[in-house]
Amino acid sequence: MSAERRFRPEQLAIYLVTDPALCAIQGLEDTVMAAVRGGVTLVQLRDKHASDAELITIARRLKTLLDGSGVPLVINDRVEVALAAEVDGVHLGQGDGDVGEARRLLGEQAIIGLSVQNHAQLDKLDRSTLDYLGLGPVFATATKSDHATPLGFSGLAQLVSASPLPSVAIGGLKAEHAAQVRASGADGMAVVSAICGQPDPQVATQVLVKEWKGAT
Ligand code: TZP
Ligand code: MG
Repeated sequence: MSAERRFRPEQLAIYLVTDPALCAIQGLEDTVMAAVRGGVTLVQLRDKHASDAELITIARRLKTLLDGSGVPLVINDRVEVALAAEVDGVHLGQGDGDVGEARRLLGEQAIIGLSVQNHAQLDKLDRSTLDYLGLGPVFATATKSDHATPLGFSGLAQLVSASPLPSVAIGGLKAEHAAQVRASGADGMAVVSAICGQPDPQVATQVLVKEWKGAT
């Protein structure tokens, strides 16, 4: 197996983070596949409450569905689940364990991202083990109850400028924010509720993609 990293920053452009409640409105699998048809570039399976066994089952099904689409699937928080389900990588928070250990377990080809909320966290990360950073929240959001102080676009731009890695912005982002996210220098926007729970997740994704591409 090649030791080269497979990750490309373009894969961050329109990044779907799933939420078990919001995505259940249209069905998790149907929502993800609609988003893929709409042009989503990466999917993160995020479910804080499912057991590891449940999440492995969900992840394997999603991975099979995504096969051939070219859209990678990463798991939030749980390296062991990512390993068992043979998905493309993992997204870790600041309290989710050692990034180096995740790289050792998942291998050089895995996509590994880390959430960063401030400059102190940026200063101490090990860029050599990571592929990208999730920066946020840009705005307060009901989707994540325990989020840090919102950055706003100026705080986001400052973090992006100081980031040693490709980055994706998150937190309260809608299609109308694409131009400002792009202007911050981030490589993409990550969304939950702008896709999950929308009446038509495919159309919602298409609108995000169009706004993102139009903001170049
Ligand atoms: N991390 C920071 S904000 C957030 C996560 C997972 C939730 C973003 O959800 P939404 O609905 O796109 O605001
Ligand atoms: Mg986490």
